[in-house]
Amino acid sequence: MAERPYIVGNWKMFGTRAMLSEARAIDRAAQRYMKVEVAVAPPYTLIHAVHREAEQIGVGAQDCHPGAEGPHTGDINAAMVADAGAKFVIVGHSERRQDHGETNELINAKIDSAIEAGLRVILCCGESLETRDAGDAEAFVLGQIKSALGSFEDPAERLTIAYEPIWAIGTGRTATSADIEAMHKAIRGLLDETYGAEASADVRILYGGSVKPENAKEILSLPEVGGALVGGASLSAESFLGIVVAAS
Ligand code: G2H
Repeated sequence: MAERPYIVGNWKMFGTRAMLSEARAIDRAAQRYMKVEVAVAPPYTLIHAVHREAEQIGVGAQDCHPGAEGPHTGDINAAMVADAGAKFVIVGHSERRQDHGETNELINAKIDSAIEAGLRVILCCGESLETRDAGDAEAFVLGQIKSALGSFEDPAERLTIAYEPIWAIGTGRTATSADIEAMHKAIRGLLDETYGAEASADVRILYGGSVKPENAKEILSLPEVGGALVGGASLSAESFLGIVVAAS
C-alpha cells in the first residue's frame, strides 16, 4: 500500500442535496484517519455544496470538457469545476468511454485542460472481459494510458491512475488479487519507463471495480495498489468509511 493511500468516492449520477449529510459524515470521520487521503467526486450540481461542507476531504469532478468557455450547451469545463471548489477531475472512466464514445485523444485533451486549470487528474483505464479473455488486457491498458497521457510530462503530485477492469464495475465481481497485482505492476513499469522511478513513485495507482468494506483490506494490501476508486460503496458514509478504515 502507498505511504498515504488515496480513497476516492465516485458518486456517478447519484445524489441530490440530501447526500450532503453523507458528505458531512465522511468529512468528520475522515479527520480521525489522517494517514488516508479521502476524497469524493459528486455530480457537478453538488461540487460547490460538498466543497463548502468539507474541511478534511478533497472534492473533485467526474469529468470536464477540454475546451475554453464557449458555445457548448450543457458542457462544463475544467476552469468551471475548479471555480466550484474541485481540486481534481476523473477522466477516461469507462462509463464515459462507453456512453459518450470518448477516445484516448479526447481524454488527452481533457488532461491538458485540467492541468492548465490547476486540477489534479485521476486517469481511468481498464479492459473489457472480451479483451481479457483474448489475453490482451495488459497491452490494451498500457496502450490506453500511453495514448491518454500523450506528451504529458510532469506527473509529480498531479497524476493518479485508476485501473478499473470494466467487467468488475458495479457487477459485484472483483478481479482476483493476482490479476490486480499483475496489472498494477505492469502500469508501474510503464510509469517508471516514461517518467523515471523517482517521478513515477509520486503516482498512486488505484484499483476500482466493486470495492467494498469486505474486500478492501485484501485489495489495498497488494503491492502497487495505492488506494481505491469506489462507486456504489461510496454512496453511504457507513460503507465508504469502512473502506477508509481498511486503508488506515
Ligand atoms: C468503478 C467503480 C468506481 P463500483 O466504476 O469508479 O464503481 O465501485 O460501483 O464498481
